[in-house]
Amino acid sequence: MWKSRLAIVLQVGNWRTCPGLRLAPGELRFPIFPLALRTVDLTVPTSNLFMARQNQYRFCFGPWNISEGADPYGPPTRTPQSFDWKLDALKKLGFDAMMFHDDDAVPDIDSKSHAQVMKEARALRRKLDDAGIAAEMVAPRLWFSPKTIDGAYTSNDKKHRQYAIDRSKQSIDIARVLGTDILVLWLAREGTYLRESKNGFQAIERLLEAFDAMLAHDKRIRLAIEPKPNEPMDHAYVPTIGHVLAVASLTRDPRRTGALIESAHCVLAGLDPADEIDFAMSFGKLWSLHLNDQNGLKYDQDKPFASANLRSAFNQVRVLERNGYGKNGEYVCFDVHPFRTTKPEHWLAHLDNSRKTFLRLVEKARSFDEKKARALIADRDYQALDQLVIEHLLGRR
Ligand code: GLO
Ligand code: MG
Repeated sequence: MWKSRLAIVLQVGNWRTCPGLRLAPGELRFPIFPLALRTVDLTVPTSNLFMARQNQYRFCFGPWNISEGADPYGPPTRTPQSFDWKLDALKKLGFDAMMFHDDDAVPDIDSKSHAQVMKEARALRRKLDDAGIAAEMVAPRLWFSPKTIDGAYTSNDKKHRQYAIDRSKQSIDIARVLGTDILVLWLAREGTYLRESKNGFQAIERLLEAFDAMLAHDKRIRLAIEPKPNEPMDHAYVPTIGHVLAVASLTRDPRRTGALIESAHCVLAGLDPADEIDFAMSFGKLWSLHLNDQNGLKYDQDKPFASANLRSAFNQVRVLERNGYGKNGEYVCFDVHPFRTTKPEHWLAHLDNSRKTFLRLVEKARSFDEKKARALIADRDYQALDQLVIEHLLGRR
């Protein structure tokens, strides 16, 4: 694999894409840097070089995104593949990093000693280094164990809450070995099936106790909390980005407590994913991202990015571009699943397609006629603005 340090390239194009040339908010309205010097980190596989010059995005997915097609009403439709097969597939697709649940990194984790877990984590690190693939994050999978049936950090059973905290600390140790400082917390079972079974005030105290224990365990770890309003729970305690940031502000280190946004989860909360991205980024708190799609208020669909709502996807990419997502090393991750109907020979298409669509939408965001849009906004002609967006997405000049 070819690697190199920094290179200087000339960039002709949109001033928004020039890192280091970020202007004051008022100045951002004028495209005064059509030609600019731009530094690009070329420490990427050769196959990605063109992409690295063209934009700064780096991509990842998790082993669970190559799933077998089971749903609550039917068994798998594809035979599981090994981890090595998945890592190889990720590499061949030209992705840069992999996301890990703790038990993706170390299978059967609960049956192993801490020393054994660390040993296997180190072996995984060597494997990733050999493949030239980074670990984007580690997430404790706290929703499979018999000890988390009634919740993890917010369980009514003290022993089970302790289990969740201990397992999370171990995930932090794994993250350190794998070379990432991001611990993702999807709070899958922190909520209720039955409102009267738990106390919402106490639940926040318990969440804070758990987050504080994690932040104290490792001074460098950052918690990226992934909100979702429902499924598997009826109601979750941390359903939106606003809730994440509110809880983050009460932790022992709010600077190390931030967010991961998933497009589908925003839709499930009845919110606009682009607005949620803007909101998190205006606090400097968007540390990871799960792009996918969701057709309305149904079961969690994890469709390929833009599959249900192309315009919403365009707006997500537009705000990521506008706010410089990726500038601080953040990855674009696709938390997408193949359709149940997908044949094994088409098994990776949802990942490849999501990235392709994302990159097409980056081009669309960069070539959108911002000047014209500003003029229409100034004239309050939103009907024409609407059509400008539609024509642009349809490819008309
Ligand atoms: C489910 C979540 C899930 C998490 C993943 C990382 O709805 O999106 O896929 O993102 O487990 O913790
Ligand atoms: Mg997700």
